[in-house]
Amino acid sequence: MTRAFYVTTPIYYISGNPHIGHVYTTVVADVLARTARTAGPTFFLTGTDEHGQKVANAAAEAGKSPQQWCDELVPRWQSLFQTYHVAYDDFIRTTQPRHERVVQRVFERLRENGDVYLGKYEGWYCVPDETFWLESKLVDGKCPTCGREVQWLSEDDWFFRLSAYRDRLIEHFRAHPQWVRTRSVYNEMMAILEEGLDDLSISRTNFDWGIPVPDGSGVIYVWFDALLNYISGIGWEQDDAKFQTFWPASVQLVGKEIARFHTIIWPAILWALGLEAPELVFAHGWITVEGQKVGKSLGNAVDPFALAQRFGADSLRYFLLREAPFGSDFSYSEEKIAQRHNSDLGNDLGNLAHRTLSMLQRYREGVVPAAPASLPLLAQFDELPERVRIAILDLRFRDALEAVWEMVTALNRAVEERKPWALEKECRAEELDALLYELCEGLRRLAILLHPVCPERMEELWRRLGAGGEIGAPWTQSLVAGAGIAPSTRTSLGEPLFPRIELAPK
Ligand code: ME8
Repeated sequence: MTRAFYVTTPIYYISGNPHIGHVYTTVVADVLARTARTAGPTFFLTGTDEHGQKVANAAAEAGKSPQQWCDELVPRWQSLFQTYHVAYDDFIRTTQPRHERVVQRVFERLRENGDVYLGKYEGWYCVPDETFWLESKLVDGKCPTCGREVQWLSEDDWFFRLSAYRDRLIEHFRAHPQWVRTRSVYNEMMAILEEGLDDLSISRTNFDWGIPVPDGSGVIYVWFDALLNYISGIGWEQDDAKFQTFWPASVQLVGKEIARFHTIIWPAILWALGLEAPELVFAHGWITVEGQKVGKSLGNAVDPFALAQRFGADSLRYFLLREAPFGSDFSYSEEKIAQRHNSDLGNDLGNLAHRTLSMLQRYREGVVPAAPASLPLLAQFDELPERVRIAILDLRFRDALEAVWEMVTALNRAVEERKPWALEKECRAEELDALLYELCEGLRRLAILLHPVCPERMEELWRRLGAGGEIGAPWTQSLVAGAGIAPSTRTSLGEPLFPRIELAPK
C-alpha cells in the first residue's frame, strides 16, 4: 500500500491582508496534494496563526478585540484560497479549542519531563517577526531578518531546553542530507547548529493575547503555539487513527525566512514528545518585486484577488510553478504573468484545444471519430504520466511542466505537418479520423496531467471533450490502461480557454 501523504503550509499571521506570497506556498501545497490524492490517502492542512503581539497590535490599531479581528479576517483568507481553487482538507485556526488543548497538553508534558523549565529572559525581541534575538546577532541594533526596530524584554519566562537537542539535530542533519531543502538552507541551518544553540523562551508576560501557560502566569510564545498546529490539525491525542496515518508529515512547505523554526526548533519539540521529525521541510525562495521580497510589512504587497480577476487563477498558478525552479527567488511582474499566459497557455495549450475542437466541429459535427488501431503520436508519451508524477512529488514543478509541454508541442506540430484541412480536401477520411481521434485523446490526457496545476480550466476542457468519469481519478488507470476517449462522444467548442491578455503600454 502507498504510504499516506501529508503536506502542510505555514499557518499565516492574520495581522493584515493576504498577498501573492501566501498564495504561492498554498498553491504549491495544493498541487502536491492533488497529485498525491491520485495515488492514495492524502491530507493537506493550512490555516491561520492568530496569537501573538503582532496580531494583538493590529487588532488594537483597528479598535477591535483580537478575537473579533481574527474572526472577521479568516473568511478573507478562506475566500482567497477558494478563488485560487485550493482544495485543502482542513483549515486550522490557532484560536480553536482543538488546537489550544493540544498546546497546553504539550506544555504540561514537557514540563513534566524536564524539557520545559522556569528561567529569566533578558534580551531583544522583534515583534513583526515574533522572534527573540541575542544582542550579538542584531545588525546596527535592528532585527537581522527584517531590519526593523527590536524591543528590550526582561521577564521571568518558561524555557524549552533546545540546547539539549543540538547533538541529535546535527546527527539527524548528517544522516538525512535531503531532509531539509534547498541545499543552501540546509547548509545555513547546519552552520547555526555548529555555532551552538540556546534554550528558547516559550512564554511571554508583557501582553496577554495567547494560549495561557497552564497553572502559571503569561501566555505561550506564539511560535511554540503555532508549530504545534501541524499535529493538532491531524488529531494528536484526539484521533489516533488519523494521527498514525499521517504523521510524520511527508512535506512541510515554508518560506526560507522561517526555516530555523521548522528545522531546528520543530524537530526538537517533536523529539521531546517522542514523535518523529517530518520527512522533508522544503524552505522555498521568495517572490520579489524590484528585488524586494513581497510582504505586507514591507508595503509592496499585491492584491491577489485583483490578480486572479485580471489573469485568471489558473494562469497565476501556472505562472508560479513554471516561472522558476522551485526553491529559488524569482521576480514577479504583470508583464511576466501575461507573457506566460499568452505564450504557454494561450498559444500552445489553448490553441491546441481550440483548433482540435473546431476542426472536429467543422469536419465531424463535433463528434469524436472511431478509434484507430494504434496511437503512434501518443505512444511516445506513455511514460509521461509517471515522469510528471515523480517530478511533482520531488517538487520539481518546472521540470514536470516542461515535460508536459513536450507533448503539447508534439501535438501542435502534428497538426501543422499533417494538415487536417488538406486531408479533408483530399477526402482522406480515415487518416483525418485517426488524427482527430489522437488529438482528442491527447487533450484528454493533457487535461488529467495538468489538472493539479490548472484545476478549473482543465475541468472545463474535460467537459468540452465530453470525457466521462473523474478527471482526478488514479492516473495510471485513466491514462494508460486504455480508458481512452470514447468514439461518438459529442464535444463542444466554447470560447478560448486562455483568452489573450493585452497589457496597456506603460
Ligand atoms: O511566518 N515569497 O506567517 P506569515 C514567497 N505565522 N512566499 C512568501 C512570501 C514571498 N514574498 N511572503 C510570504 C508566519 N510567503 C508564521 C508561520 S508556521 C507554524 C507559522 C509565504 O503570514 C511563505 O510560505 O508571515 C512564508 O514562509 C509565509 O508566507 C509567511 O507567512
